[in-house]
Amino acid sequence: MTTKIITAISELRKKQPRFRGLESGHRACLGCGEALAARLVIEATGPDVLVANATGCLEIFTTPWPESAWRVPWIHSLFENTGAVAAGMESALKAQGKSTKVLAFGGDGGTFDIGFQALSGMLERGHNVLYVCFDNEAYMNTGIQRSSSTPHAAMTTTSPPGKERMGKRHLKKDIVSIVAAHHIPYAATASVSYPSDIRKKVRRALAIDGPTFLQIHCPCPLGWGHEGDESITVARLAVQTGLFPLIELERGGLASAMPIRHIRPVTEYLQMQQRFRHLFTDEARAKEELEHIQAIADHNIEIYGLRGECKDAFDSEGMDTVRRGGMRWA
Ligand SMILES: Cc1ncc(C[n+]2csc(CCOP(=O)(O)OP(=O)(O)O)c2C)c(N)n1
Ligand code: SF4
Repeated sequence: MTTKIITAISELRKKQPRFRGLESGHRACLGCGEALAARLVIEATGPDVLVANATGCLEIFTTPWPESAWRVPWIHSLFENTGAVAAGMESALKAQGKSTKVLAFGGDGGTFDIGFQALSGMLERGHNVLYVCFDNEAYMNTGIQRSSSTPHAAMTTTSPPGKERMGKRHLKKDIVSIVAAHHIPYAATASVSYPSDIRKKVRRALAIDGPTFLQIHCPCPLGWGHEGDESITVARLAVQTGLFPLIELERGGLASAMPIRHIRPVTEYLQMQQRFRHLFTDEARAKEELEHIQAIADHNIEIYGLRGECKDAFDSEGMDTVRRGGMRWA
């Protein structure tokens, strides 16, 4: 008589080797959106990649000399030249006949502002690189200075609210449209609060031969002024209010947008963050700024057609927001 051995599938799964491109034990703040986003990206790419990483929080907290949290070959580029460094790496690999994919990582300061020229050149010349911008909406590593990604009316150390203004005067730069205007095959936005959407977009980008771009919205508890355990809720509200639309653009044209099932008022998102606290006073100009921000969200909902839901549950309240076992995350 043979003995039937029944091994629980969960036990088998635990024994499977799992690729971790970014190890734990690095020095990011508790609840750092960049740390989580970088881990999700690198898990989706797998090990056959080279990374060029601009100066910024991600570079600093993962590589305090002589340690490194990276399990893939990784180069620290300057703040301003990540696109050029990645382009050089890709050209060298091509000359050697290798298919290893090159990734370029930068914060919003390094992407929207200081490294923009090198990024634009890399896109225009058609290098086979996936550029990922970890967008935490300010220069966090040097003490929360405003960048061209900082949203309108947000408080930073260089856009303080006062008599003359209510935080940042200018609008957040629409980087994904600017990038898409280079006629590249694929540009998309993602949020750290929708992990399977990130994985899907990374895999889609990697399957393309040519320059691709992903902008990931990453809460920074220190710079935005919320608790570390609220990062996912805050990031999700940015999507659910329409302030951070999740879209894909192919050759400059809109290819998809994640629908919002229940649209929330922008105040739900803003009031969780100290950087917008000056908007919650009795002042008339605070109310006016709240109306401006609501108008920005309404505009996004209109132009990208965000109102609705998705049959396969890939919408704002879909499968990414449900824990194993069926309960919804807060
Ligand atoms: C040319 C240059 N200017 C300024 C700096 C100083 N600096 C280092 S990190 C940083 C901020 C990085 O901001 P961002 O790219 O948004 O990344 P984050 O730290 O927010 O992740 C600055 C200004 C530098 N290293 N090089
Ligand atoms: S300052 Fe912000 S981006 Fe930098 S490590 Fe801390 S939470 Fe992350």
